[in-house]
Amino acid sequence: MNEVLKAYDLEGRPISCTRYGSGHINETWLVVTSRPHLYILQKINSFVFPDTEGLMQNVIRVTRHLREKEPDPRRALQLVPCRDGRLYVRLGDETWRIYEFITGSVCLDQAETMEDFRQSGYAFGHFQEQLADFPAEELVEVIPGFHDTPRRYQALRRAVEEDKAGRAASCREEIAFYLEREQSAGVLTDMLRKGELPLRVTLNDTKLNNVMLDEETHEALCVIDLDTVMPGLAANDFGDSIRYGASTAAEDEKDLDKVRLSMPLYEAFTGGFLAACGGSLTPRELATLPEGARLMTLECGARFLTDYLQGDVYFRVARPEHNLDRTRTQMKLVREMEDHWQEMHRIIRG
Ligand code: ADP
Ligand code: GN1
Ligand code: MG
Repeated sequence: MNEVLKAYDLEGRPISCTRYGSGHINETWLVVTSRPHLYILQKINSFVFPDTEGLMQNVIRVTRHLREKEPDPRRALQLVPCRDGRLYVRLGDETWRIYEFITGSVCLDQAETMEDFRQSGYAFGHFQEQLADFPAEELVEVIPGFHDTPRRYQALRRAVEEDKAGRAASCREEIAFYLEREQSAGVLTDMLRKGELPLRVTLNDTKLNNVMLDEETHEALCVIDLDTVMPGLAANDFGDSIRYGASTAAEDEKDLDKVRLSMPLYEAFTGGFLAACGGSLTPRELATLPEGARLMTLECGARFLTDYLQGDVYFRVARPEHNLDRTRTQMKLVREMEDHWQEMHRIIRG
């Protein structure tokens, strides 16, 4: 760690460096200096992101673009340059970087109020709007095919055929649920291919805990965690927020009666998102937002089921049926969306 800090000319002398935050991917540290000045130091998880070089190029380009539009230091992430001018440090096979700490902010794992969720919608919408003039196709696809739903379906079919963990016979109903909906898996990717939807800069991890809020007012300040920034569809970023944040229960809830799509939460998020970016999305994109929510939920459930069939090799599990429980909550949410389809569209139309 000292060796990393030595590469930087920080404001003041570092006096402490402690583990920070509740992120699951990177190692995050808070550095306090004698000035005093606060920094966020991170070691990038090179197992999840083998192409750290490509990842950092994306982060550098996107933060630069956002910073040019946003003079307020609390409203855009800022990488701190090393003594040699580079924006990250390589130490053997490790990659480290430092961000300016966003002062007077909080980061929530769960929304405390409906308004917190609306604010996260605002932050992700603002991110979309500010990057509407960025050449998305120039970004590196750090996880290739991440939201290529038909490709995720191919992986599910392969997992069923191989049945590596000998579990396929016990989840016929779940497999049937997904296969019944396979025809719709390519709706958005087909529209993209035909040029009916624009390629956008997407975050691909639009959870509440990737937004910093003002600690007093809980007003959205900025989006963080840009590691999964890639070219993608606006509907997918919208959709993944709804999948995760508009559910009335946890992603791994066993009691499916508790799992509902909360229409008030859906409406709150949509209100924030559209207030921030509605004007920069095309009418076709706006109309595909509910499909983004349905497809992200379908895709995520298919990924959980694939992992269950393969013997839990990707998602961290705490119990043998964990991935199957997650699959089932996603199925319930898809059904809920199908049942509320017209209302989901009506809320988008305003
Ligand atoms: P992970 O990929 O592990 O989720 P994040 O980049 O989201 O990593 O960072 C983890 C946590 O560190 C965040 O949830 C937030 O609490 C804190 N954090 C990250 N960047 C900043 C920043 N620039 N200012 C203040 N806190 C930050
Ligand atoms: C993973 O790391 P986390 O929990 O933010 C996954 C997402 C899934 C999510 C489901 C890189 O995200 O795609 O939607 O789990 N991230 C990756 O909980 O695969
Ligand atoms: Mg995070």
